[in-house]
Formats: sequence, C-alpha cells, structure tokens
Amino acid sequence: MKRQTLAEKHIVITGASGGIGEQIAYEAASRGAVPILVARSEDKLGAVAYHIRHTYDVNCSTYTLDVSNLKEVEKVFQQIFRDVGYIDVLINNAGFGIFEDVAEAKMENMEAMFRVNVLGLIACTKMVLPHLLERNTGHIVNIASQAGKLATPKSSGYSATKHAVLGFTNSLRMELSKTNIFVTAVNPGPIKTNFFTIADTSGSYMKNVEKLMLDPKDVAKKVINVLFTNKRELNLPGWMNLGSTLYLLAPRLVEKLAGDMFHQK
Ligand code: NJP
Repeated sequence: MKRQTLAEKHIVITGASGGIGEQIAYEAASRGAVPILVARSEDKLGAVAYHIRHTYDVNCSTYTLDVSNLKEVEKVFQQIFRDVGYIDVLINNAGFGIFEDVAEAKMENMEAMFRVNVLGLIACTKMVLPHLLERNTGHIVNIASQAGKLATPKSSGYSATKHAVLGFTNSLRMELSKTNIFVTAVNPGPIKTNFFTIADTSGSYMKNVEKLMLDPKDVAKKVINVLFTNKRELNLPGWMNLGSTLYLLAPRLVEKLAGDMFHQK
C-alpha cells in the first residue's frame, strides 16, 4: 500500500508545550501537517502555535488540558472533534518522571505519574480510537521509554508507568492488526529536555549521562518519519535497545556486568 503523505493531516500531540512534543509539532508542521497542541501551559502552547503559523504557514490550534483529569480529557477531545472534524494521528507524549528510591518515594508522586503517563494516555487513546476505527485509518504513537524495558534504581515508579504503556501499546496493536490503524511505541534513552528539572532535581543523573543524551530535534524527526508505517517500536539509540533485549534474556548477567552503570541517578 502506498504510504500516505503528511500534508493536511491532523496530528494531535499531547505535551506539546515543550521538550520533544514541541519539536514533534515543528517537524510535523514542516511537512505540511496540521498540529493540534495539547498541554497544561496555555502561554507556552500559544508561543509554539505562533511559531508554527509564522514559520510553516500551516494551521495550528491549542487546547489546555491536564491529561490526568479524565473528565477534562473527554471534554477537550470532544471540543477538538467539533473544531477540526477529524484526527489522523494521536501522539501520546505528555509525561513526567520523578527519580526516588522506593523507601523514600511519596505515594502521591507514584500516583501522579500513573495518572499522567498511563491513565492519561489511555484516556486520550480511547477518545480518538472510535473515530479512527470509523474511518479505518490513522496512527497512534505512544512515547514510552527504554525505562519501560529495563528498570534501573530510583526509577521504580516511572519505569512501572512506562512498562504499563508498553503493555497497553502491544495489546492495542494486536487488537488493531486487521485494520489500517498503525500503533507504534517510541522508547528513547535520555533526551536533552526539561524532563530532568522534575525527574532529577540534584542534576547528578544529567551530569552522568550528558554524553549519551539525545537531541530532541533528532528524536522528533525520527518519530515523524515512522508515521503511516507499520513500525512496532522506535528504539533510540539502537544500542540501548540491544542492552534491554539482552536483559530480557539474561537479567542476572546484565545486572552483574553493568554494575554501577545502573546506578547513575
Ligand atoms: O519532557 P518535558 P520530555 N497534562 O518535561 C507535558 C518521555 N521520555 O519532552 O503541561 C498534559 O520537556 C508538559 O507540558 P505542561 C517522557 O516520559 C523522556 O522529555 O505545559 N501535559 C510538556 O509539554 C514523556 O512521556 C525522556 O507542563 C502534561 C511535556 O508534557 C515524553 O518523553 C526519556 C502533563 C513534557 O515535556 C516527553 O518528555 C524517555 C499533564 N498532566 C522518555 N504533564 C527524556 N527527556 O530523557 C506534563 O525515555 N505534560
């Protein structure tokens, strides 16, 4: 089947007020798509939309939404459908992490991560899916993480949310295997974004992995490149996924060999 072009495609991006969501929006707009931006910060969304309209000369709308508020998710997506008519692509990108040892971790933080990273993502998907099924076309991209494949110390809660995202994504992909709707998980390693302002308040993890950090623009390009292809998973960088795959096969050995490598946070 011929691959669809992105021109005029309606692409909803959650967490589009900064970080990789913002860069994904620019990359989508540069290819003629119509980004529909969702996040909590109205001002930042406005600035991203302004940049898109003036740089790429495409339409762009914004919606303020905390994806952890499931009632609001319903309302906002209903409004999006009323405003733009249809959605071609949903990029579930909104998310955050807090790096803490389990013994010290606050239950509120654990709950908040699950509400945003997992339940928010599921709620957005459920709002869009019936419409994609009706038109029998579209793509759902879930930004998970390498942490969803290989958990490391101090990322128990975050890692658990991303394992959940991968489980959800794999199940959904199989459910949709006989349709023309694609489902992709994106599993990056560390990316240079504001993610670490919340995740790593001491700054020590960022310092330790600085050399490994991905450029959000490169990540965005690669995410947009997979749209309307049947890519199951986008793992970035590729070598990191090799580690995760090896871990599945021989966890004890990898933990022994990696040693202090896993204690970077
Ligand atoms: O983080 P950041 P990234 N409702 O902090 C929004 C995953 N990831 O771009 O609401 C709605 O720059 C927030 O906007 P606002 C990560 O888990 C990252 O790096 O206005 N939106 C902002 O636009 C996450 O799923 C790394 O504050 C909410 C955006 O989310 C995704 O990549 C590694 C929200 C976050 O921008 C994007 O993270 C990895 C809510 N309740 C996976 N809460 C990494 N950076 O190293 C937050 O493997 N947002």
